[in-house]
Amino acid sequence: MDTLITTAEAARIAGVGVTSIKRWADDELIRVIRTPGGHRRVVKADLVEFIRRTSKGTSAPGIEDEGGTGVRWAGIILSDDVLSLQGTLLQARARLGSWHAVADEIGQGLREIGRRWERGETTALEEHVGSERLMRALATLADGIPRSGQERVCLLTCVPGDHHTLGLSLLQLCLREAGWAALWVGQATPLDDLLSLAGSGQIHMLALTASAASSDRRELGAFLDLVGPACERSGIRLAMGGAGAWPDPPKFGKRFHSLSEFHEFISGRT
Ligand code: B12
Repeated sequence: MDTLITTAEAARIAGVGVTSIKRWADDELIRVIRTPGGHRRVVKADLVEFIRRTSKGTSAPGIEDEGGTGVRWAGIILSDDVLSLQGTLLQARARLGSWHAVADEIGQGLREIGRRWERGETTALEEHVGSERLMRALATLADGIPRSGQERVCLLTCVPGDHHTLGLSLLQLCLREAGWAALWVGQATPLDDLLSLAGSGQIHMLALTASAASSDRRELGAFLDLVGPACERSGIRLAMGGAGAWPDPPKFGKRFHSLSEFHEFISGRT
């Protein structure tokens, strides 16, 4: 006999909102059965098959996706607790062979969460909880990578006003794997402090992230005009990433679109 589950349970398994489940049912993509009281019950096998099919990249109505990978990671980020998330991340590391490859897959999951939020399929609360869990899992894994004490140091910070730190959490793991130490200065660090730390001789690279919320190209350009020359004077490499409106081409430093690209750069392959 078919196992039946509630729409809430189906939403949790698929990592989407209940509205999506109802829409998939209305579009006859998954079978639902009505209880005598009129409530929907989803046929679990249909749901699992539907997720499996769409995760392979088969396009399905209402699912925007970067090849299925984003959908899978979005589900994991939104539903797993910190510990199982760590386990899933380690499995992905074993499958892909490097943290930078895992990080780029997770990036797809985060962008998928952004799309769901825009469509009203994920609540702000779910997004906050998922981001927080992911940040904690990534930090624990990065802290677990043994240190030599001789590492070069990369300073990590968001551009002013931007609180999207997850790109830096992903970056930190990639840096640690490549034998670098990461020094977080958090958000809203006064520029003078940032510049004096950069000029202290203890830092070898400054990594800046700007999310899509940093959409003012002139503002980002003005910030780079302050930070870039200071980095040049101190012989510090400057790396920028994230979907923000960075000047293109930037007057200072190098802009990265993925952590794999960054990995090539710090390994001296580009
Ligand atoms: C998670 C998230 C949050 C979390 C952030 C948690 C955290 N600690 O980071 C919370 C819930 C706090 C949040 C808050 C807000 N958010 Co938000 N958020 C997101 C979401 C879903 C994911 C962001 C993310 O981490 N993306 C993944 C990053 C890592 O991918 P990426 O930027 O493409 O970067 C890739 C590479 O460039 C590389 N990389 C990134 N940085 C760097 C740096 C270096 C040096 C290198 C080498 C590489 C690198 O890593 C990635 C690998 O694939 C996005 C959706 C999206 N499309 O990104 C919305 C999104 C960015 N948020 C948005 C908004 C509007 C907000 C809020 C204003 C909401 C509100 N009303 O309060 C606030 C803003 C707070 C602020 N002042 O910044 C909008 C921005 C739209 C816009 N154009 O303005 C987005 C796009 C959602 C949407 N679709 O509308 N958000």
